Amino acid sequence: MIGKKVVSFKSIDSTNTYLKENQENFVDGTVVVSKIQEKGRGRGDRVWESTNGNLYLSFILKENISYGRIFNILSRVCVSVINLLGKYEIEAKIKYPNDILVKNRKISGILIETYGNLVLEGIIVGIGINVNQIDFGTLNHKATSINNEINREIDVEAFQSEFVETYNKTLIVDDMSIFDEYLKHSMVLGKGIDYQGTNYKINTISPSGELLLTGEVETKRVSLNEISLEELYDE
Ligand code: BT5
Repeated sequence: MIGKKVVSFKSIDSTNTYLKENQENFVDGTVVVSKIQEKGRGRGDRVWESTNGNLYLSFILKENISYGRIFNILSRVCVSVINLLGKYEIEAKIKYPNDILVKNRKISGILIETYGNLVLEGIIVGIGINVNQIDFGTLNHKATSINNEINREIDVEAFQSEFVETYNKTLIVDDMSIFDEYLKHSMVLGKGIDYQGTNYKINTISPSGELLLTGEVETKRVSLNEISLEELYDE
């Protein structure tokens, strides 16, 4: 369960960075939120634009964790975001592995990071959901928010609680059902991809998060870490 302890900031560099740097002070399931992030991060060295009015939330997992469970945790978060948006009558899709899109515009992104030297000690899960932002500047063509979709301002604090509640509800659902939900809402199946210079079709995603690719001469299994997503999608 997450959110028994919640730490809230008005402003911080990044809720993920904060949890990572202070992990020893926080128990399993602690949630950190901030109204804005000065250095919101995406994957790699990408930036997550983090102005006031949206949800920036991270939580830490320290118990019952393993590298093998990361895709399942990611799936639970994606399914939670999809279900929560559904409550606002927004139909969203999952763009493998971690983007939530509405009509091809990104409404939410998820960043999972791990720490530990020889063994995995903890997992930090960061979620950004665009709630009230109307103007995304240079990202206007590829970003959207709840407010943009339904023309209504949302109380971010109430939305934050709804997210935590929705995520906690997924914890009583078994892994396979979560995975089925992830696949059901996934938008990449059947899409073409250029992997290491060869064209493949994305056949399916395995329960551990690998892509199963079918080419003209061979099939391939590619793990989350092996594939450059730039190869997959043009950004
Ligand atoms: C992600 O990265 O989508 C993960 C975003 C995770 C953000 C959360 S907020 C709480 C926690 N604290 C953090 O510092 N991070 C996490 P990626 O797949 O690499 O996508 C990044 C790309 O999305 C950028 O290069 C932009 O193209 C686009 N982008 C940036 N800000 C956006 C926004 N607010 N809405 C939609 N798209 C955005």
